[in-house]
Amino acid sequence: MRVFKSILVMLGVQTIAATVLLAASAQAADPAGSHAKGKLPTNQESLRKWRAMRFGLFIHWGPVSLKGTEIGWSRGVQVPVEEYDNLYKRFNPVKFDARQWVGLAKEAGMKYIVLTAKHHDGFSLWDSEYTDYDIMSTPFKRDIVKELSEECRRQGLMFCTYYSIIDWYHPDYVPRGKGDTRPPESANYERYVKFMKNQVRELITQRGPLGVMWFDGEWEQTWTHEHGLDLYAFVRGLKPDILVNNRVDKGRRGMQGMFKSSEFAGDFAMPEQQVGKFEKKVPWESCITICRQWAWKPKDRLKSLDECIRTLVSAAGGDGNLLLNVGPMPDGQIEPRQADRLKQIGTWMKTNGPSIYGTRGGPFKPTAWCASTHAENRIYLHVLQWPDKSDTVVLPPLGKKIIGSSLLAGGKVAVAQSDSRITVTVSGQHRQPLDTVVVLQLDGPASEIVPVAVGSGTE
Ligand code: H79
Repeated sequence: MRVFKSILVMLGVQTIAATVLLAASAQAADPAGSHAKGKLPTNQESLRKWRAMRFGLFIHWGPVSLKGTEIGWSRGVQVPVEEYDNLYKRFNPVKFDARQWVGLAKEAGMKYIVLTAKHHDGFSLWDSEYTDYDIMSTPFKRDIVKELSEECRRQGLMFCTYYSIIDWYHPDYVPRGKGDTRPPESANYERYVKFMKNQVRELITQRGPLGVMWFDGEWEQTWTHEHGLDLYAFVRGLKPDILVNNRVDKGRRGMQGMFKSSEFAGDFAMPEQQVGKFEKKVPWESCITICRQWAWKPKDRLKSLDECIRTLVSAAGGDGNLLLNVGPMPDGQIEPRQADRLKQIGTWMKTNGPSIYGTRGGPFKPTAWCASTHAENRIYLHVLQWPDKSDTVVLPPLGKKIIGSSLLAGGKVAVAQSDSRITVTVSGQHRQPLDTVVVLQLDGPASEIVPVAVGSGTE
């Protein structure tokens, strides 16, 4: 909610304070001075903690849920601009309960939450000093970002915000969105960038602590590599231990999301709607919807539990995180069938969590029938599908000795190792329906093993 005070704040005290802080912390984080180029090294401790979490909840929400259309591309397409931009007047999610949402994420075994504080449609889910197009102008008038942030702290989850660089509502943002008739000449893009940085500062300094600042919409031509470097440095200057995804800059490669080269800013890569390929050097997080749409859509196709578990296991096996998305309904509830699915994942995680949290991907690279993770002297082999006519799967040899084996969910397993192969045998009655997790105990650290591709598992 814009107030007169905000003008003073914009021009004065906060800007100076932030500049001083930026200079000081940038120096502290990077004595080598690469801040001059805008690129600070990733905070390794934050990266390690974030990686160990492995599983987070993405939440796409806003007034557009009233229409049931997509938050990222329905304005000016399925919903006329005039109507879309006035939906907020009817947005009154009276059943919103931060305690329930965070509790559900926790029950699902998720360790962090990323909320769309502002998506491409420009609506702010918090009480922003820099715009009236925010939650305080709705009948609801409650700061959703603040409530979720505080609740995450209470329940011990890491809170993060999604922030779109694209903003089709802001008068200074160009290119204009589809169906928007305002002349582009009336826009002042650099003034928009100032607005954006003010909002980003507001989120980091007043709605935190934020674990990740998650940007999106960096692909439009108006956003440059220089903007990206500057925004990255700005964010790290405000909070040296924060992580920032690579959509802050221009360095991601398509929807597969990895870095084009190391000159681009960002602490992790991010495949969208697909599981990343096996990659241990570059940290990554796949963001994937539990249904089809990011924002809520009535009767949207819901992924099966099998699909959800496979996705999570393949991500962890490829050495990446999974950010699984739900789109809450306009009344503030997470759709019961989506909530049920999350709880089912949580039940699976209660038994199988040790094979996900705090692990790294490999050494057996993920394939359709298996994936693997490791921690210390253990490999967790996930058998997602057994051969048709055999109780035995065949894997390539490892440069370590297997000194013990067990099933994470209990039951009998037999493991044999020779110079040329490893065989793992579990009879039908001891297998799990979705994923049989075999623990292989080694005579040394699994991280020393060079990752290997597996075959069909039958020879
Ligand atoms: O928030 C969710 C979506 O609403 C948002 N990103 C996720 C996390 C999103 N907005 N638009 N899109 C996804 C699709 C955009 C696709 C493209 Fe492109 C942008 C096609 C061409 C430009 C990115 C750059 C992919 C290929 C090149």
